[in-house]
Amino acid sequence: MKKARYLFPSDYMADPSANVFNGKLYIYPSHDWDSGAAFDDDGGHFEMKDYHVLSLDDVEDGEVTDHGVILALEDIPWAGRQLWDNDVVEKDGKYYLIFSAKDKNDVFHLGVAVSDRPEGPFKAQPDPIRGSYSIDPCVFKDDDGSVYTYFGGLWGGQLQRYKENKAMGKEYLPEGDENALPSRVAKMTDDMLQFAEEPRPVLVIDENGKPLRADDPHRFFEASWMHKVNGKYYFSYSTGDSHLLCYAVGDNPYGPFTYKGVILEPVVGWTTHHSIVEYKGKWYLFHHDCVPSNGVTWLRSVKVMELDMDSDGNIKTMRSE
Ligand code: FUB
Repeated sequence: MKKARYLFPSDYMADPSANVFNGKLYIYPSHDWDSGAAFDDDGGHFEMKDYHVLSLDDVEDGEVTDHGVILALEDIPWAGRQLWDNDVVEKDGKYYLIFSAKDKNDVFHLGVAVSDRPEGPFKAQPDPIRGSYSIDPCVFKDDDGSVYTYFGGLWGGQLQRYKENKAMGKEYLPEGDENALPSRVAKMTDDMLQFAEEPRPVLVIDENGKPLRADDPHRFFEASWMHKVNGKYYFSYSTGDSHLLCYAVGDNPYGPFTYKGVILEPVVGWTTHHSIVEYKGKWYLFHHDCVPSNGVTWLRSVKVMELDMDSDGNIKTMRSE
């Protein structure tokens, strides 16, 4: 697969979380639309109000099915607005959709919705996950069955409002040679409805063991993703205002993760966001860009291309063409 493929040209979708369930590929995206909200640095223009799921059997040219609305804002008792990125995991035959939304006070939290089938519909829990904050959950099931949720996002994602998992009542964004603000990870309870532990920082370190600095264009911003290759844990993320997708590798789900390189050069549009999954023996990078909307940042389209990875597991920098 040489060129990237737009997966669903008839609607705008973004932040694709790809998962394989029962031999089929399911993509859980954010559902973009033109709400009329003005562009701002806090993402006020991303006013999404429902989630769909897409499925396909063949990445290269198979038909893509849109299963319609699987969860809507009005069916989430605690949510006020802005259904941002989500991800789904299967545990003991049930499917758990973990999503980010603002509550009625405009504070982001993570919620859980449950279904018996990967294509939904999903039923939301009455309250957000206790102790959850910020955005962009990635739910990763390890080989021993333990499930971890990675999350966090700067600026409009509100991560800079929290220190040691407590709201500070103000914002603090590290600058210059201070350590960059890390993503967070927490193991989930067996019933998948709560964090089983206090979230921990996901440290990305350089080859000398030092955390990446706040002014490093490769530091974490949002869009956490976790995948595993040959026993190694690959933490990948977006760098936000430097518009890259980067990755770092560790020996366990908590890290630290040693920075390795850039996966994807900037795409058309402000945000870049992805997932990485193995399907039928090949690794794929699901991502989005704003080419079909002629660069409108809040109208994004889901794409896929084969991941360029060598036999030692090093990912080469790609362009989405
Ligand atoms: O889709 C809304 C937000 O844009 C996501 O949560 C971020 O990762 C960025 O893609």
